[in-house]
Amino acid sequence: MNRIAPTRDRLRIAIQKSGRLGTPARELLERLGLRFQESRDRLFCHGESEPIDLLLVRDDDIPGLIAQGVCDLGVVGRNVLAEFTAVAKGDAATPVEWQPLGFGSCRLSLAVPEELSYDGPESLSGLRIATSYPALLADWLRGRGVEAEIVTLSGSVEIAPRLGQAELICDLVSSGGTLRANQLREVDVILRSEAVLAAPSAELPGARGELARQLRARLAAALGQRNSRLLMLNARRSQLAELLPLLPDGEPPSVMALDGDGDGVAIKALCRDAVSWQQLERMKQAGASQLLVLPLEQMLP
Ligand code: PRT
Ligand code: ZN
Repeated sequence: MNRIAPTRDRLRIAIQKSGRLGTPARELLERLGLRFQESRDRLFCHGESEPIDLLLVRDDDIPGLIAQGVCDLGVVGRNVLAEFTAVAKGDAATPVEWQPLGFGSCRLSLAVPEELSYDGPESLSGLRIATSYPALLADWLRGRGVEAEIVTLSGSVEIAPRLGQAELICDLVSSGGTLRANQLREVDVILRSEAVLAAPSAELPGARGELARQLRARLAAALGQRNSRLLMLNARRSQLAELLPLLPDGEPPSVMALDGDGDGVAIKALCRDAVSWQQLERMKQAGASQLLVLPLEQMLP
C-alpha cells in the first residue's frame, strides 16, 4: 500500500529533535548546502536554500512518519529502523536504508551479569532477557532456535537484572561504560548500528523524487570524499610507465599534454585517502615535479 501524499512538492526530512543524532544530522544536511529557518515551536523548520523542510521529532517516530508519507526521508539509527522493519514484517510501506552516515555508531548486544556464564545462544534457553528491541531480539533468537522470554522495557534496561526483572539484557552499547558500571558483560552482538538515511521503499513522485535523488547524490559525494585528495603533478610522457603505478589508490588519473613543452604532461588524480610524504618522494624520484596535494571541498562525479 502506497500512502505517499501526491500533492506536496516540498521534500520533508525527519531528524531527531534532541538526543544523540539531532545535531550531527543537522550538520550533515548543512554540509549538503541546506539552510533552515529556526521555527518558534522547534518542530518544523522551513528550508531556505531549497524546497526541503525539516521535521524535528523523537527518533522512534521517524520510520512510521516515512511509512505514512508524512515525511519523505529521515535520519535515524539503524537499530530503530530495523526494529520497525522487524515489527512490520514485510509491510510494503516499510522504509528502507538508503545510506549509512558514519556517525552514531553503536551495537545492540546481549549482556549478562558477571556471575552468569554464556556459552553461545543455546545457553539462553528458558532465561528472561530485558530489552527495548523485542522484535529484533525475537528474530535473532528464532534464527538460532532458542526459546527465551523477552521482557520489553522502554528504558533503564541495564538495571533489569538487579531488579530481578530478567536474567540478562539486550541493549545498545557504544563505549561499554554503562555495562561496566552495572557489572554487566557484553557477550554477543545482535546488530551493528549507526545513523542512516531512511527513505520510502517506493519511489517518491514528481519534484520530491527529483529532490531526493539529488540529495542522495550530494550525500554519496560528501561521504565518499571525506578523506579524498586531489593530487596534481607534472612529468614527462616517457616517465608515465614508471610513475603511474606509484599513484595512490583512487580514480584513474587524467593525463594532459602541457602546451609548448614537448612530451611534458600534467597529471591529475583523485585519491581516496591522504597522500604521505613518502609517496610524494617516490613519485619525485620517478621524475615527477610540481607535486600538489589539495583537500576536496565539493565533488559531483
Ligand atoms: O528522545 P528520543 O526518543 O528521540 O531519543 P532517545 O533517548 O530514544 O535516543 P538517543 O538520543 O539516546 O539515541 C539515539 C540513537 O543514537 C540510538 O537509536 C542509536 O542509534 C544511537 N546511539 C549511539 C546510542 C548510543 N550510541 C548509546 N550509547 N543510543 C543509546 N546509547 C545508550 C546506551 O544504550 C547506554 O545506555 O547510551 C548509554 C551509554 O552507552 P555507553 O556504552 O557508551 O556507556
Ligand atoms: Zn527514542
